[in-house]
Amino acid sequence: PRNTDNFDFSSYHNLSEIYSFQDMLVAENPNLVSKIVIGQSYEDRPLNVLKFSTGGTNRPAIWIDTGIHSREWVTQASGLWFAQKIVTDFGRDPKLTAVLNQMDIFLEIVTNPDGYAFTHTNSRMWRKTRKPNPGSLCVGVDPNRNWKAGFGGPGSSGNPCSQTYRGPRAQSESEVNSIVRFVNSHNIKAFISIHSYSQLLMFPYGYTRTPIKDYTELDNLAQKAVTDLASLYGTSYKFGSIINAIYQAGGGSIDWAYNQGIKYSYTFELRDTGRYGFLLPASEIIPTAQETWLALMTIMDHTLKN
Ligand code: ING
Ligand code: ZN
Repeated sequence: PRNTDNFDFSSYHNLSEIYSFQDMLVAENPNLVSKIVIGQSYEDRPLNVLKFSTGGTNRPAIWIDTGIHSREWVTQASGLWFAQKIVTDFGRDPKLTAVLNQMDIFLEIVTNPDGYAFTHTNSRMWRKTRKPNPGSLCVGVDPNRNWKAGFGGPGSSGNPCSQTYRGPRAQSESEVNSIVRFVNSHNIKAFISIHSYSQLLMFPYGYTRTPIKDYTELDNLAQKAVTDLASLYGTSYKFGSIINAIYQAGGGSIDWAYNQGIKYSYTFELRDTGRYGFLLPASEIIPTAQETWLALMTIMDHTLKN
């Protein structure tokens, strides 16, 4: 496609198609969208973040990432749909417009580009980064066990061949460290990391059973968000802390974000509950993105008002 109106959101796209979509969106909406390259991946691909902003300097902001695990294709596909949705709804949807009149939105659609390329060319079920591990034939680090929050603890592995290999040290992965640097130099009020699958909306912690101090507020907001999500197609989500809702996980991104003082730190597991799993049919991309958007709007609206 030569413009974003002709982009097919109902199919999965490779990395170069996604990169050109991002550039088209920026070119078509120069007053709202810009692209920030926050770093390079291990294999030297750009780590692109779309910035949606109506002005100001260092405004309070919402962070959203999709695709930190490369095989979770419905997340990158939903990220593309969210980007287009923001552009079409700004000035039309009062809630989104209110958010963008005071806050910026940062969206990293392909958070693990090397892994994503590899899922297209070699191995559809690749999850991790693509950095070699010295002394091992196994490649890659789990970029959601590589953050400095419960790093090295239970719910991660020290074995480079594991799908949850934490890496040699916290933030060893450029894909993670680039976000750490970016977030630490911006005014992020909500940090939302999107995975698939299991239909869950979760908040910290994953590394410890100790409840966060904002447990009640985040639990109530999660309940509201999943109710709004279900209002569209009846898709049922469970919610709760990571450790209660799914399993113990040390070194996850939203635990790090929360401990940095970003109160509204959430992680989604999108459709489905296992029938297709990571291989979600493309016909479910748009409905998944649409219903998820309702939950995102609920979280963004609450962040704006608090
Ligand atoms: N699930 C997440 C994982 O990294 C998760 C669950 C989210 C753990 C946030 C810790 C923090 O294991 C998938 N599907 O990757
Ligand atoms: Zn994941």
